[in-house]
Amino acid sequence: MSSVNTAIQLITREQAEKGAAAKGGTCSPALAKGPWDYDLAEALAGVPAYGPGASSADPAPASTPRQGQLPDEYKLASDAELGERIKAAKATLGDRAVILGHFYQRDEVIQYADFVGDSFQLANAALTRPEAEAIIFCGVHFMAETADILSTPEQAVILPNLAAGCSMADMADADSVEECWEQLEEIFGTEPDAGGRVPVIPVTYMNSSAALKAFCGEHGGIVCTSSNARTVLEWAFQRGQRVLFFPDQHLGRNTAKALGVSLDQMPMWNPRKDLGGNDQQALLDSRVILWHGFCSVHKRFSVAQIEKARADFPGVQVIVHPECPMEVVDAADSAGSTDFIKKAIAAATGPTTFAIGTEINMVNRLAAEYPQHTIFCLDPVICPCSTMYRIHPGYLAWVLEELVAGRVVNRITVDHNVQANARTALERMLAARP
Ligand code: CIZ
Repeated sequence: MSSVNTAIQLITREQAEKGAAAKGGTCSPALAKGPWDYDLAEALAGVPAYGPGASSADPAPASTPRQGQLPDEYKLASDAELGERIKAAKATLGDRAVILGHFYQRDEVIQYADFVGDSFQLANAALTRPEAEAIIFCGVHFMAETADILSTPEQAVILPNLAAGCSMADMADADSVEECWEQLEEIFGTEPDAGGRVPVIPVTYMNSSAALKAFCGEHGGIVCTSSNARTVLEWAFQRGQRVLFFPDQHLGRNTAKALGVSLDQMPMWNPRKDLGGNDQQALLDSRVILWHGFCSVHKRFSVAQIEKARADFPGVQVIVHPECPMEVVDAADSAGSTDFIKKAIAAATGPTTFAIGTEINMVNRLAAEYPQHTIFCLDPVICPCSTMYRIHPGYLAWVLEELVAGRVVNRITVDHNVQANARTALERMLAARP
C-alpha cells in the first residue's frame, strides 16, 4: 500500500488532469506540497495557522510557535537524497541521537524512527536512551514538552518543525483555565466536604501544554492519556466532588458516561462566556465540567460512516478513538486509544475486516502491517492531522545535520518551575490505580 502522502500526490495530480472524474478524495490539495509553503505564508501574513489537513479551519492562537525558513537545499532535495542524508547523519550521531515517531506521523518520516508509539510511550522510550544528547520528536509540540519534562536536563528535545502544534491542545490556554478556576472557586469555595473531598479536581489530557499539566500538579490534579482516562477519573472522584476536564470534551464525556455519569451532570465550559455559558445551578449539580475543546481529525467521524461500513462489509469490526463524538463511540463496536486499536488488531486470530476511526497515517500503516485483515479508515476523505503534517523528511534531515555540525536547532525547553508541577501531575497519573 502506498503512503498517505503518495496517495495525496496521486489524487491531486488526477484531479488536476481529470477534474471531477478523479477517484478518491483529499480534504486539501495543498497537502501535496511541502509544508515550508505554510512556514512562509505565515511569516508573510504575520498570522499563524495550522496549515492544510483536518485542523485547517481551527483558529491558531497568536502565540503559536512559527517555523523559520528551511534552507533551500532541504526543500529542493529529492526523497531519495533526503533519505541518504538522514541515514548518514544518523550513522554519524549514533547513540548521541534518538528519533521518536508518533503513530500519526507520515511514513516518509516514520521509516527513520528508532521508536514508534503514542506520546507517552515515546516519552518513556526516550528514558531508555539516557546516553542520547538529542531526542528528536517527530510528533507535535505538547509531546516534545512531555519528553523534555521526563528527560534529563542534559538532553535536548528537538521538534523538527516548530509549527507542529496541536489545535486541540491550543483550545485550552493557561489564562483561560486560571480564569475558569477562579469562577469555580467563587461558586464552590475551597473547603472539602464531610468525606474530605475537595470541590473540584482538575484533570488534563496529555494533549495539553506543559503549563496546564503544571496547573493540575499545583491544584491537586492529574494528567490522563486516552489509555488510562477511566482510571484517572476514578482517582479524581475519590478525591473530589467533581472534575474539571480539559481540553477534549469528547474524551471527557465518553469516559465519564462509561462510568455512569449522566449527560446533565456534564456541563460544557465555553471559555469565551461568563461561567462558561452555564447557570450556577448547573455547575453546582455537575460531576464533570467539560472544556469546549475537540480534535479536528476525530470530529470528522460520523454514525453515517459506521452505517455505511456495516452495509458494505457485513461483520465489520468498528473501532474508534475516544476523541470521537459520543454518538460515534456509542455506535462503534469498541473504542480506545491508539495502543488499544493496535492491540485489538494484533489480537484478531482469523482474517477480519476492521473500520477504524482514527488518524489515517496510523490506519494505513496497520493495514500494511496486517495484510491478512482488511483494514480501512472510516473517513473516506484523506484528511491527515494538519500539525503532524508539518514534519517532513526535509526538516528531519536539517535538524540531524545541524546536530552533526554541533548546533542544536528547534529545542523545546519547559521552564524549570513549570516542569516541577507538571511532573507532579504526571507522577500522580503513573501512581493512579483503578
Ligand atoms: O497520546 C497520544 O499519543 C494520542 C494523541 C492519542 C492516543 O490514543 O495515543
